[in-house]
Amino acid sequence: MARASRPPRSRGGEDLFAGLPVVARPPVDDGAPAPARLAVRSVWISDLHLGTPGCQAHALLDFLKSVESRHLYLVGDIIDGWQLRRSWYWPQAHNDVVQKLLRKARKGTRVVFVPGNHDEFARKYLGHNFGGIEVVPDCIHVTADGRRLWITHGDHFDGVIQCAPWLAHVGDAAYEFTLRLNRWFNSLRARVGLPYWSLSKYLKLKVKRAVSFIGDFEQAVAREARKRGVQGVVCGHIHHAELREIDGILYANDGDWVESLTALVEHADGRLEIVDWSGRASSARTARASLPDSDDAEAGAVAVTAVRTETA
Ligand SMILES: [Mn+2]
Repeated sequence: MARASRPPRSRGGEDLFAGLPVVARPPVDDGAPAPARLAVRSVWISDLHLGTPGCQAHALLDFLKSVESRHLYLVGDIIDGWQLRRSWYWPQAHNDVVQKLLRKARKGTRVVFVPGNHDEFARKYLGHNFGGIEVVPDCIHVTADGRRLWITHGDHFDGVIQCAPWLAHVGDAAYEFTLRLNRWFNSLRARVGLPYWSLSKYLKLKVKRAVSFIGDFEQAVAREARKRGVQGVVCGHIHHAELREIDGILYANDGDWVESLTALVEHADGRLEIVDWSGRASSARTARASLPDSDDAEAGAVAVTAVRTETA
């Protein structure tokens, strides 16, 4: 591509890497954007929903290849048993994700799997170890600065699942439909050169009841964390990344790999941050589509967009 030889554009003269924990900068001149290495102490990902067409496995693989950590927590809904039971869906990319996780465990990353409601089948194997991946119902993570964080998927604090489990399955089918609509919608957007934009996320935030559902969930999880005497909680389940304090408790939600493509990371000093990989995913897509205004060098550079960082 002719574009590859152009020098990287810098946004308003500021260093694109400022403040980003990039260990190796992507080379500028070899055409393809090399993955920026993100070296952190811990990574939390959840709601991958492997086994469903909604799972954005390629973006997830890209993230897993780019990140290195001592601890890796899989905070539930990793493999979607609910949907696999309805219809079998298991493409190569989903296999690659599992292989990548096992490989990380083999290479010395401590990988801990906290099952969620969609992979509740794994709750039968609590205390076991699969290829170096520990399966636990929940656990405590101590940050580099000494804070104790309770790690749980969070479905136990979802009013719908607790009070009307059948409704959760109906909701799941409706959600699946919205995601299908979202994929169709985004393939159209990609064709005309627009970046990825989550329709399902937009709809969810538009619906007032969904907003109060998120709020109730966050409050309930934070309340339970306080009861347990920890400083914070890391969960997933509601596909809504968040990092904030709720009544003195740090509430962290690592988001999902269906809509928002987010993860939670802990830096060497204990600082937590949400990384948003959706920018990277759409950059890669537009770079491939050879559309005007896309810049290969920049596609690599904007790999990590911190959406929220702790202030404390
Ligand atoms: Mn869940």
